[in-house]
Amino acid sequence: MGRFHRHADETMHTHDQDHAHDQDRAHDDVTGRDVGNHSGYPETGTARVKVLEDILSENDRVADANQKAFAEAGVRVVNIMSSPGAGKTALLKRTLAALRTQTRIGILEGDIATSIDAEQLNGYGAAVSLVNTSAGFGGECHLDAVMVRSGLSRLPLPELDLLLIENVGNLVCPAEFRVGEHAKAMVYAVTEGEEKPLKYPVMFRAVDVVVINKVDLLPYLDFDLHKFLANLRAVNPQATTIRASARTGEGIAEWCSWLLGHTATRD
Ligand SMILES: Nc1nc2c(ncn2[C@@H]2O[C@H](COP(=O)(O)OP(=O)(O)O)[C@@H](O)[C@H]2O)c(=O)[nH]1
Ligand SMILES: [Mg+2]
Repeated sequence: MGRFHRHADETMHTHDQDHAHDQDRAHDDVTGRDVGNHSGYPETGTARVKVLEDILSENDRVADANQKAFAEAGVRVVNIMSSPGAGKTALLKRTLAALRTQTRIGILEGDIATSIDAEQLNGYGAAVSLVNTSAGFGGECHLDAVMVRSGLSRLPLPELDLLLIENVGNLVCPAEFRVGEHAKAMVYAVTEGEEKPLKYPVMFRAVDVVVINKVDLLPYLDFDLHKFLANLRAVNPQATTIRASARTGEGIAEWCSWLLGHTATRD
C-alpha cells in the first residue's frame, strides 16, 4: 500500500506507490483543500482517518525511539530538506570537507532510487548510510521515522558527534514527518524565486535555519532577496538565514558554525 501524509490542517491520506508525487503535482488547491484523488473511498472516510491516525502515531513512536537512540549515542541530528537540486548534496560535500578534522559526522542519505548522492559523499571520512525509499518503502517522496531507523543500523552511532540527514528532494512531504531529529534545516536556491515560502508554508514554518544557496548566481537573476526574506518572515519569523554558495564556498563557515553551535546547545 502507499504510505501516508498528514497535511497542515491535520487531514491525512495515502498515496499509491505509483503515485509518488512531486511538488509540481501539488495535491492541495489554493484554499488549502485537499484535491487528491480519493475516489474509491467514498464510504470509508472515518475508518480511514482512524487507521491513518494510528499510522502517524506509529511514526511519532518510532521518532521517539530514534531520538532515544541518538541521546544514548550522544549524537546530534539535523534533517536537511529542500526541493530537488537546491544544493543539499553540494552543501554536504562542503560541510564534510570543512568539518572532518573537528567533528565525527555521519550521513543518512535519503534517495528514492539511486546511490548517486551517497557515492558523491564517499571519500570525505564520513560514515554514509543510504536509504532508498523504493526499496520497501513504496518509493516515497520523503523520509519518515521508520525509514531513518532502517538506515541507522548501518551507522556507528556511538562514534559520531553529528548525523546529517539528506532528505528526499521535495518541498512538501519531508516537513510533515518527525524522524527524531534535533533540528530541521532547509537549503533554498535563489533560482527558486521569492514566493515559495508563501506557497509551501508547512516546510518553511518547520525549519530552524534556511541556507539561501547559489548566491553566486545572483548577478544573473532577478531574484529579490529582500522580498524572499519578507515572505519567509511572514511564515517563520524565527528561522536563521545564511547566504551561501556551495560553488564558491561563501557562507560555508557560517553554516558550519551554526551546525556546531546549534547541535552543542539543543537537547
Ligand atoms: N552555481 C551553483 N550551483 C550549485 C550550487 N550548489 C549546488 N549547485 C549545483 O546545483 C545542482 C544540484 O545540486 P545538488 O547538490 O545535487 O542538489 P540536491 O538535489 O539538493 O542535493 C548541481 O549541478 C550542483 O553542482 C551553488 O551554490 N551554486
Ligand atoms: Mg542530493
